[in-house]
Amino acid sequence: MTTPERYNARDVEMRWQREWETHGVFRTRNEDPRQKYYVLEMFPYPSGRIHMGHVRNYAMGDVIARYKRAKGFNVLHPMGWDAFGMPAENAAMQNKVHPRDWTYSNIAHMRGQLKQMGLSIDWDREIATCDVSYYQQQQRLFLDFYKAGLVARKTAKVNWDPVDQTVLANEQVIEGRGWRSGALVEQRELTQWFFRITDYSQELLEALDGLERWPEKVRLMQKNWIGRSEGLRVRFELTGRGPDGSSDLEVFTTRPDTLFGASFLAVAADHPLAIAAGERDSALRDFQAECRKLGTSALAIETADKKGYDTGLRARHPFQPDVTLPVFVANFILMEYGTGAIFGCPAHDQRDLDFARAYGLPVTPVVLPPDADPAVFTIADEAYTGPGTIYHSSFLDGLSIEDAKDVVATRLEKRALDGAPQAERQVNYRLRDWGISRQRYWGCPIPMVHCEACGTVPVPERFLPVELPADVSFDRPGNPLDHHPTWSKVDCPECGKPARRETDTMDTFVDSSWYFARFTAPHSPAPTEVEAVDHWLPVDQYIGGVEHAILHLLYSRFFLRAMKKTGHARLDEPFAGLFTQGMVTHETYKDEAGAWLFPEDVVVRDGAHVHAKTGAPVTVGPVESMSKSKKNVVDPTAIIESFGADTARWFMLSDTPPERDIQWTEAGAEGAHRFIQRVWRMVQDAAPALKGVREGDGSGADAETIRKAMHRAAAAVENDIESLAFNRAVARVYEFVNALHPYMATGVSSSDIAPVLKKALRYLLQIIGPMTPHLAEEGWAALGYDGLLARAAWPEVDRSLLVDSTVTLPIQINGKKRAEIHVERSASPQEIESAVLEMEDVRRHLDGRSPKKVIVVPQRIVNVVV
Ligand code: ANZ
Ligand code: ZN
Repeated sequence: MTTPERYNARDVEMRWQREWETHGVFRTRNEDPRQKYYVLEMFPYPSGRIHMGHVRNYAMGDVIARYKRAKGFNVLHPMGWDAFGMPAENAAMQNKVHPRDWTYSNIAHMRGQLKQMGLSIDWDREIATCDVSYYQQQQRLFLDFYKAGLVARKTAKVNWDPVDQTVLANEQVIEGRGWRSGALVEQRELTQWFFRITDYSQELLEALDGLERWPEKVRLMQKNWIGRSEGLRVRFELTGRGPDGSSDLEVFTTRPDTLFGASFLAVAADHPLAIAAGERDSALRDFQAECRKLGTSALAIETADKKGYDTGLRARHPFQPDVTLPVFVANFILMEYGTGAIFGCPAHDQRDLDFARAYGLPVTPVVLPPDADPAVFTIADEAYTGPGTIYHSSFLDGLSIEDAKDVVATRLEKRALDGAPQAERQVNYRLRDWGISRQRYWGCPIPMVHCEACGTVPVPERFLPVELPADVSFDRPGNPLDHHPTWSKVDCPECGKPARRETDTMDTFVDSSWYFARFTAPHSPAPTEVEAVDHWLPVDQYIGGVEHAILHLLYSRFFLRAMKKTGHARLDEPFAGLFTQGMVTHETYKDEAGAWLFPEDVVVRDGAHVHAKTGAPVTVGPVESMSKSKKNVVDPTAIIESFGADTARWFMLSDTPPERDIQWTEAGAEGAHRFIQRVWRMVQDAAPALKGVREGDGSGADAETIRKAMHRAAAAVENDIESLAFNRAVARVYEFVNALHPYMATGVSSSDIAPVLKKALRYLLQIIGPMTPHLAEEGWAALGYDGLLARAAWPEVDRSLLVDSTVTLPIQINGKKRAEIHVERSASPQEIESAVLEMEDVRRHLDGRSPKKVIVVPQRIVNVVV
């Protein structure tokens, strides 16, 4: 008998969500004695609505959380909001809504959406980084870091957007213009607050090796970002005095082996030598101004034409006293790196080559590629940066690159120039200190005061929090905190005289650098409780987008070290396991006028895509990451409302390996939904008959087949979830359901099969529990099991049922395969020998002869020699 009605996912899901909430199933206690497991997904920005990327991310994390709970762990699975940042201020400017109201109402809406997904989250630990209770603790951390010497106030060149009146990160400068305002970005010297992340450059680099459960590509990206290079600082003697009175120019190089290929020196526009020279030369000053406009981003420098200005100065080659090299000011040299000066070797560096071609400088190759002929090898318009042997280089000829580097360093270290060594070895890092000052309102105020008499004075802890004022206006550009009539006016905490509050707020990356630690004791009156941090960290499994592979993860790694130094933690690394999931993609659609269309406005009629309302033809474009700009987005709420959360979760976990991009299709969603319906029907149809049956092993061959299928499915899904291969786990469940299907109709009323069928259905519900928790809970209740499935243990796996119990051995007679035998895996060689000799096929070949020898290689082969 089949059940006529369909599974009403919405009703069922809401019912179980309420049930979980009433029973506090996902509340986690720090004191719980079971082994801990901390699973965390990167917390969302409260933009207003969740998107499919969130659904995928949180579905994966939830599978792990529910699975680990079933495996007996005390699981921490919290959620929060990365709630400060520009979009709230933009909304304030555009819609006249207060950033706080905008943010909290978005949070309320999105919290509801996440709850609809049925995530097993401990909502009691929820935090938003814009909560005063959170950012005041961040201010305490800042003050402790300050005391520990981890905070610096420095002037630095920044990208300044003159329209938005704010500092922009390099990534926010696009072709020299502000990403939002489109204004030409200026370079400004600003005094800013920095975290001294560079104190940890070497440590952050070395510790990457220990992060074994991180993707190799992320470790590599971090390594490149830190950018350690071993180089040499070399002083070149000037032939005359420099305009600043200097007699030499110090460059930084990582390729001293190419010294004999040098054809010029170059300094940054802001190098002291360039500035001094510019004071007497207005054309040079114009050139310097042009350089400053270019900005300091790697991309801008890489793509700009290489330009220079000859200062007229000349420097002597250290090993060729007769050779002098011109000294340029050049636009591709950064003042912030090395010494702000280089020697250029055009043959082996592309930028130097482009420069040399533009200014007619010599190009002398000094590294010969492995198989090249020195008589014909030349450099055209591509520099050679590969391996090889040094030539055209006097005493270095014939050496490897590495040996030549060492010889040059050793010689110049020993040689004196003006009483000091001419060269010094130096390790250099690309990593810069972390500038955290932002001239914005919606961020964590930096708890500092500027006093004319005392300088910069930290706000004493008893005055915390430094709270954001509520009454701000966004009617003009710039930092609303600066425009506030009274907020910045305070008495100096040291001398009591009128002083000015710091109006910069912290980069939002600060907020996300320690939230994972705060979750361990979210209501603590201190930033952390060290015992709790100690207990829960490191996060066992962190899951998020690869776009955070560098900054967020590196800052968090630094932050925990800084927290350790200041007594707020005792460990260094926040995330033991990291997983970066792929994007969610969808086809793109355009109408006849070339305007983007939402998927919901497109239907397929008679095999053609047309507009749902007008019926006009629609062009189907490539499959791309879902993005609002291309409208190829599907709203999770719409899916959940029509199909239920379990369908959305199941689809997100199916088919595609989690690290790859997954394409959302209507057909795929419907397929997932059909599967949910199928499992439900299977359980509902069987429930009346099975409810009163006692679980057991059953008897007979069919019972055996069912038993094997269920143990294998449980073992495989367990294994797949442990290795985050969710798509394989899904495939296993399909297989298992197909294997059970033939027995369902009659098996429920067979005394041989019903006991094992009931048990198999229980296994099925338990293994889909982490993935489709509502469906599983509904089935659990229907079959009459006590309590909540969300609290039930993972099913026991009988390992002996996992392997086939028989093996097939080939039988060779005098080296030729003549037959096969099926035997129990546990059979002894003697048993196998006598069985073989009794076989009809074997007897025929022996033809009455008695074998000289029978060799049984267990589990492999039987050799009979006659
Ligand atoms: C001579 C040379 C010859 C170089 C050659 C490279 C290739 P990494 O390895 O990334 O650390 N450099 C040094 N300071 C610079 C600055 N302030 N702005 C721009 N470029 C600078 O890069 C080090 C190399 O980048 C250095 O080695 C220097 O050029 C250049 F065949 O010295 B090299
Ligand atoms: Zn003072």
